[in-house]
Amino acid sequence: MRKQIAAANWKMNLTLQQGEALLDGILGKVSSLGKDQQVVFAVPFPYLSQAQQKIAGKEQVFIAAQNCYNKKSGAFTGEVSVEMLQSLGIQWVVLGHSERREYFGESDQFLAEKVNIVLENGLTPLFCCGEALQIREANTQNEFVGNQLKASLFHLSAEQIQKVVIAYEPIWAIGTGKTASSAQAQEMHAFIRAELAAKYGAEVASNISILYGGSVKAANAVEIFGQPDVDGGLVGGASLIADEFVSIINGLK
Ligand code: G2H
Repeated sequence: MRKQIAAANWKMNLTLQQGEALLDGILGKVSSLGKDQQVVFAVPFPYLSQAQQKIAGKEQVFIAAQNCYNKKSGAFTGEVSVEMLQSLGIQWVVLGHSERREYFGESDQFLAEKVNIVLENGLTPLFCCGEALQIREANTQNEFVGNQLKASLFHLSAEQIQKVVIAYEPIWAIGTGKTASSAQAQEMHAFIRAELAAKYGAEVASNISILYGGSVKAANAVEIFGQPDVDGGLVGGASLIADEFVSIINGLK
């Protein structure tokens, strides 16, 4: 059974004290997760260690970095390696968020290298894909997202790809308040799963969690997560409000 996942992406928000209070507020209210449910908090680099300590002993709850570099170590001032994350006990890394692709010029090839180094070190990559508005308007979103997957993930073996979690985040729905309809989300998720099945077979494809991201909130989570190929969400703005994110977690299948 693939996992149903509520992943918070704090992006570049909150002070350490605000972040700790938010984590306390959420963790105090999340009672018991189902055996196939997981909760992930992607927090800014400086808070990883404190966040990791807060979730100690909590099963099925993980802390993620929001990024990492594609090299093992060396003279790369300002960058963070997977080994550094691992040394803090971090088990997940968000890769290829559209904000990284757009503002920091991260290419499909660069992301393929990051996926490799994250998997080599035994961490889980939460790989983001998704199209911009003009691509959706031209109705070429399937080709675009399919190419993102092929370029950054499809060199992986069947064993490796099952360790990747994919997040589909249409750029036109990120932080805009516009959400893809549940039908639009399902359509793209089914397409992604079909692409995975064509490359790796239906069984492998059925084991891979595909999250939806883009203005997910408590009010729309249940409907979106209820779609057959949607396995939870990657949540930005609404993950910064404890009650909202707790409701989103409670909306997981
Ligand atoms: C998409 C999402 C989280 P938001 O970026 O990754 O953010 O929920 O604010 O649209």
